[in-house]
Amino acid sequence: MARYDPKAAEPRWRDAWTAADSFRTAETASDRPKYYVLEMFPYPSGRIHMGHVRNYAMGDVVARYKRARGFDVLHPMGWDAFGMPAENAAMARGVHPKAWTYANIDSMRTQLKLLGLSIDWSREFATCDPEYYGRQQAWFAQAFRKGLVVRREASVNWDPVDMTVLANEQVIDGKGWRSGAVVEKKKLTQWFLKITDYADALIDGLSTLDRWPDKVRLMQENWIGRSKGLKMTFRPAQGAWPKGFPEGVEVYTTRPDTLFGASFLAVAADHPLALALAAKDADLSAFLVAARAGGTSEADIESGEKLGRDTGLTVAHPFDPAIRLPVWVANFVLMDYGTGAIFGCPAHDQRDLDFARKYDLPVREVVLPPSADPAVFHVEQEAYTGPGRIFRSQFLDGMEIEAAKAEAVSRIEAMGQGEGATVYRLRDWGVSRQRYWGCPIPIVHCATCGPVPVPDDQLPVLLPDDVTFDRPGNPLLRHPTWRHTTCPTCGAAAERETDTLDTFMDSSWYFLRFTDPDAIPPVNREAANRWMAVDQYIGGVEHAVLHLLYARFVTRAMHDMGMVDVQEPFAGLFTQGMVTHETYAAQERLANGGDRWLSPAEIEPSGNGWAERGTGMHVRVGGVEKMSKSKANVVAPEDIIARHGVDAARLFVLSDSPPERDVQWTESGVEGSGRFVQRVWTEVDAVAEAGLTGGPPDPELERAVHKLVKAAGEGLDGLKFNAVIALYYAFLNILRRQREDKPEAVGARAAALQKLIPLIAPYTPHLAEEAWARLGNAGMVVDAPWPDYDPALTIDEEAILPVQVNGKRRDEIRVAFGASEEVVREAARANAVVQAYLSSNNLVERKIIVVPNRIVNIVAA
Ligand code: ANZ
Ligand code: ZN
Repeated sequence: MARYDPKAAEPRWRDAWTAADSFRTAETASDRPKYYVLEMFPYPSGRIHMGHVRNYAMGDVVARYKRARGFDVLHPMGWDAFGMPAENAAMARGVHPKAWTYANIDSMRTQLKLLGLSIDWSREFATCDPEYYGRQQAWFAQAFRKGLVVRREASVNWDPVDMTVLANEQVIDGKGWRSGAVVEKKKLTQWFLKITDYADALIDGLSTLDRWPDKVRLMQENWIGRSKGLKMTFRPAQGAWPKGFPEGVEVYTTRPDTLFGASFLAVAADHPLALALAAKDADLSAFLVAARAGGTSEADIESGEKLGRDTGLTVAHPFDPAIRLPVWVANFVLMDYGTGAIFGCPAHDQRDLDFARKYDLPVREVVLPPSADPAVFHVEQEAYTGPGRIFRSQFLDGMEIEAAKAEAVSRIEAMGQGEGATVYRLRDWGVSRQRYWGCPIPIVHCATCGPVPVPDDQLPVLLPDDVTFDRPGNPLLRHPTWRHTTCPTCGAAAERETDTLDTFMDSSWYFLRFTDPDAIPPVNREAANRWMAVDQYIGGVEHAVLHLLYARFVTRAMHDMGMVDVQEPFAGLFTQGMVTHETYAAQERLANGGDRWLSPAEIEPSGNGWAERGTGMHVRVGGVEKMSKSKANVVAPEDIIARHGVDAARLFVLSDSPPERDVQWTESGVEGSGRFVQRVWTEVDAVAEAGLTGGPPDPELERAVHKLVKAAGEGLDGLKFNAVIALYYAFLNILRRQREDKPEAVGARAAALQKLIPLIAPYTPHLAEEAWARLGNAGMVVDAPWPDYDPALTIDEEAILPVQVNGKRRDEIRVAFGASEEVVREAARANAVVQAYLSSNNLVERKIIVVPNRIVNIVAA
């Protein structure tokens, strides 16, 4: 019997698909429903890795499945091609970012094509193509005209190594996400997109995304951080208040019910009051520098040491002017949240309590826990944040928290000292980057007209090619001529903006562009209407906040600018798990004491363990971790494909675990997938050799295949790739058994295989084509419809049998399909309706006749 040779067959079928242009998207809308499936497009680092293989295999299974199901499918691919690594390569190796990027794209395209993906390559683009980024400039200019883009001085996160501004999201534990350098605060004039205008819409829209993972929706909600509370003013009481604060200090609180528990006010180190005081107080000024030092993440503040400084000023309590509260500067108060000032209520807020204990400020309990005794309830080291009734609070006494909040807000409002307010954690999106390899911001600075957007007919603003990377900083800024231009409005000499856009801009609308990559307007509205929203978006959970939030925002902004009709870009989102591998460490360590990691290719079996290839030295097996260069635990997709074929690789990454979980790559695992491929071929080849027809029917096999068709479709609808593959394995066992038990039933097995092959085609498309041809089919399986099934043949778990007494139907019983006569008899006897009928008519059972799976008749007299 012939073995299947993936090396020969796979390239042949890829060529056949290309020759037939099998994956070109239908150009015009038809009466077929549409389906847009998209995997997050890759950064062209130069090589694809197993994570890509898994991500694209998933998308491809969905795309091929939907095509077979009769959808017009859009399944495009492109490149997220701007960004720092290209510049780093330029600095390290003197290669131009453009040359580096396009060379990487070429080699990755070649590698991706090896995977046999059903992609419409005619729509491919890279975000560094002028045809793409020029159209991005067009929409940016339009957003500028609509007031959605603003320029303001802002304190930014400055990465001193990459010499660029980072978004908050790109600062991880106080360090740059790419360089790892400790981030500094710096004031710069920056371009911002007003994403905060969309804070409510972006939260409210989440509730419509019912095909998104809950955890991603929650992460977005927390990121936007909508909080409802009160902004209120504490008026000055005593002390030398600097000029400019006649009203005192405005604070933001979510707990106005605890106002009588206030024991101090605290302002941020950057608060205008702190700055004004520090101008005349060297000590305070030194303190402010120290207070600004620590990290500003929520975790840093929670755990970090609370530092404060009494300003000597006091304010009056709004409800009881006799109460005076001291005003402090504190490092745990952030300037860019709320109003940059708080009232501290130590008994009911842990940070305030830590602070109060450290600086010996009063702790006044005002919320009494249910069933606590007011005479003895005391907060010591742990703030009480639970439910209860208000006490020691004059007119609020006895109220539940929510009622007390409402009462306090309405009194403050009536006094004209404040208003209910909603505040957000979300900040506007700083999009300026002082880098070369990005989309130039299409703005000209004119001394007379100010910043002027570049008119559409002068776009794209092209990146100059002749730039140098011999020192850090922005090459556009030091280019001799590029930035000198004339003002589009008045014609005077003017300067181009030299900042480029955050690359997250590039990825926040590419999915719209795929619907018509050549459109003159940034988005072809008609094409977008035909294809959007993306029905299934697939990518890593690391993009749960940034990319996915920006993409939602940009889509909404474009909607409001009248450019598109869609509001939410991704109707379905799936976040896939990673590909992991064991790690291997060499016997001897590196000079610095660290592990010297070995790749799976550098080791060989030795005894019951592993040895380093070449040296024979013992190898320590470490944990199972995400495949990464730093741990050397990577296998190269090309190697795997060369050894096992693409189909086995595709099958394996989807096999062993649910798609949202990590999958551990093992050699034995991919070998198992290779055996699956051979076993399918064995069955196909066997019926083909036997002539494909003739022999008796095989009802058992027929039922099994109909059940399989049903379950495979339902499984794929739920993206349960691994569960479906497990069904295929089980079905192969049935096939083999039937072949051995009923070798003459050739036609029945051929019919079963005619259904099986389209089912496996999304996973192992090359094998499926070869098998389809061997089964005598004329066209390609890629054009074959998804098989159908007869529901009657799938519900055999249970049989429903009418129960007759003397030939008249009295009731029915449910038994397992194929249940023995004995079982059916007992069930009929046990039936309550039958028993009641027999006894009330004084009848006694004489005989029970069972027609299996059909009917029972009790003969009684
Ligand atoms: C008084 C109070 C009493 C508070 C109490 C809490 C408990 P969320 O829910 O996250 O919005 N806060 C306000 N602005 C702040 C800033 N710029 N930096 C640090 N903390 C700030 O949190 C709102 C609460 O966080 C506010 O309510 C305020 O403390 C504090 F028993 O006011 B609260
Ligand atoms: Zn001008």
